[in-house]
Amino acid sequence: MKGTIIKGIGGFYYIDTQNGVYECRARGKFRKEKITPLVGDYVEISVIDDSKKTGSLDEIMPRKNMMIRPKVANVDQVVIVFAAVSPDINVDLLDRFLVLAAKQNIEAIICINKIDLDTEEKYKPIVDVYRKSGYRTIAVSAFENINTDELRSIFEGKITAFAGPSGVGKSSIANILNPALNAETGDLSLKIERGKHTTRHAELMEIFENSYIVDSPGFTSLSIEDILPEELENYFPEFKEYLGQCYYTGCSHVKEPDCAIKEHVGDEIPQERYDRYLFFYNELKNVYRERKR
Ligand SMILES: Nc1nc2c(ncn2[C@@H]2O[C@H](COP(=O)(O)OP(=O)(O)O)[C@@H](O)[C@H]2O)c(=O)[nH]1
Ligand SMILES: [Mg+2]
Ligand SMILES: [Zn+2]
Repeated sequence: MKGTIIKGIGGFYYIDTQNGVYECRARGKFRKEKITPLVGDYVEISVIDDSKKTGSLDEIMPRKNMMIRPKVANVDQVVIVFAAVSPDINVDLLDRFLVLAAKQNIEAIICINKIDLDTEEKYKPIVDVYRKSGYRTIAVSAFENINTDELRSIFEGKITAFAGPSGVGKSSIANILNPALNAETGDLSLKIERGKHTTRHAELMEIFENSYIVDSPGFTSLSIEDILPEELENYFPEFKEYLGQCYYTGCSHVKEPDCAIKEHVGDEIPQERYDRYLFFYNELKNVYRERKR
């Protein structure tokens, strides 16, 4: 029987199949081959006891991709959630998420929540920048159900990872997609207090037929250090059209003359995004120099 690993705890894997969820142990061969089954893996199991819903995990199908944080296989996309206000959008952090998703070859969709609180509509020019850069960007309010139907439609038939800092409304959105999830929402300090006593495992949650989300603990910083400076240009989708058109091969798009990227800054390439490229590029250059010393 075929299924998807939705949870793994203490050597047991929970596998969602067309006949329900089975609790399985993995065959010894996986350990010998040093393969760890991951949440999101598409697998084959054999049933041991159908009334107790137990089985054995026999095969893991080849993975499409693997996300590091949360640790999941085969995600179709990542939805990066920020709040329009409370807390304000941190575009530096957003761009780090976007670069990392691109490096892992995972499609990223941006969701700006809490637009009901943004009476001055500060989020609008930000949405324009990211749409221009080629990202699907959806501005929503989980509280007032604004644009939540459009948001819902992107989850259909997919495995979606949720990313973004704490307090932006990820759990609130999950509850809108499926109220039965009953995800814990609310005051940050209370959650941290409670979080001390619970271990967080990555877990796929079915929000509707064939559609899963994996929530991740929120985080406030992200490391892009494993990216080489000369690799960075590939992770800005709005650069793609112009790469290879600069006068110098290996152009870093920083100071070189006749740079096709710089020529398009301010029109096709938003100034803010180019500035972020420069900032990240210098950061990565410094990391690289430090390592060589
Ligand atoms: N005004 C407003 N508040 C929201 C909205 N979505 C979530 N919140 C509030 O923001 C806080 C954090 O939400 P939560 O879902 O726990 O965020 P998470 O940490 O990203 O999972 C809670 O107090 C929510 O009630 C929204 O659309 N509008
Ligand atoms: Mg949450
Ligand atoms: Zn260039």
